Amino acid sequence: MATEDFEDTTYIFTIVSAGGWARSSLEAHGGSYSFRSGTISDGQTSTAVITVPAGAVAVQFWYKVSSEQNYDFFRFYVGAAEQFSASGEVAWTQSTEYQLGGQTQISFSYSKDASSSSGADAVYIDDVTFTLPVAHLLRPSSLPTAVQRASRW
Ligand SMILES: [Ca+2]
Ligand SMILES: [Ca+2]
Repeated sequence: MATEDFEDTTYIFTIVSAGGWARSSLEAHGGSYSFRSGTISDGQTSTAVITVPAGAVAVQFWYKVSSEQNYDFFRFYVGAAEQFSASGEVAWTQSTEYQLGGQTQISFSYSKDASSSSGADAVYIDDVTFTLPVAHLLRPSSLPTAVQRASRW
């Protein structure tokens, strides 16, 4: 497992396209920072495209939504496939665990319809946890050491 908590500016994944999303201290599930959708106008979409850590097989995250219910939506994608959407006032909620199925990119998106805004007019993401096979958690240098020890026995 590897978790990004947004508490510093070094992330465990690569942001391919931030689309206005940025680290923010306005809300947090844990610590003092989260990842917030961009400030957009009616009819616009703010999408962050993220390349997941190498070898990650699943992802789970916390999200908070404050938007115009049924009109301005948070959407989550694995690859190009939408996994779920939410709107209105949603307090910090943990997503289900999504299998990546070989996809290397995920996207967080906030889209506004043609008119009106409610609440903070934003989506917040925090504590993004990736499930990694054990082999990917080992430091490359730790394997030769273990092999070396085994050969002495
Ligand atoms: Ca945080
Ligand atoms: Ca709207």
